[in-house]
Amino acid sequence: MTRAELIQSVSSQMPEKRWRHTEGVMQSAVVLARRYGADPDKADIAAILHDVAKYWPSDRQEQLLRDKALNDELLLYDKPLWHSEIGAYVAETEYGIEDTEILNAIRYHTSGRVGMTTLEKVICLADYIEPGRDFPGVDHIRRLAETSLEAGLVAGFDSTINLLLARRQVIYPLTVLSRNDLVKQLE
Ligand code: DGI
Ligand code: FE
Ligand code: FE
Ligand code: FE
Repeated sequence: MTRAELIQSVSSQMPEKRWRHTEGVMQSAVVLARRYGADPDKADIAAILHDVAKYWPSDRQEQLLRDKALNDELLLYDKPLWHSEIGAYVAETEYGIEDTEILNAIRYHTSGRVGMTTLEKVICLADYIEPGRDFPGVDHIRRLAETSLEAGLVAGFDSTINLLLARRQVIYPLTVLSRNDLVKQLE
């Protein structure tokens, strides 16, 4: 499948607004990859695919988490966390992506994980700062991202965790562990 065919197939699975977000992540991810020494081509592919499953029906996502030996611990947590694990599965099984670095960048783009690779950090941070994002504090995260992947990500995770606390929502433990690991990397 060519890159153009991949873009056509992925964009057809989401509303136009989400595809514009994905284009923004592609743009920011390549900039961050060049700045911090990740592979820009891998960043591009991971960005194209990162939200591929975001609009899949949750019962379909739930079924795949149960049946395909995926991380079914996610079923105990909020549905918006599922699409990253499903996205990695779809990238591998439907789009033939074999590169583990790309698959893990998709898999961990929402929660992060302890010991994130540079490519994983690039995709996760690009998801926060792409040009279309407009949430309180995004400009601060964009400024931090100019000099430190880790500082940008800590600010990103802090904003997510703050929002979840304000809404009295459940926090996926890995989100906190990722944030703590990044704080330690800054010390
Ligand atoms: O898919 P995007 O909207 O581009 O961004 P994302 O994949 O980073 O986040 C998807 C959603 O997941 C977003 O609304 C915030 C939410 N989220 C992230 N971490 C956690 C979380 N929700 C819960 N309940 N717990 C988390 O730890
Ligand atoms: Fe996402
Ligand atoms: Fe994110
Ligand atoms: Fe996204």
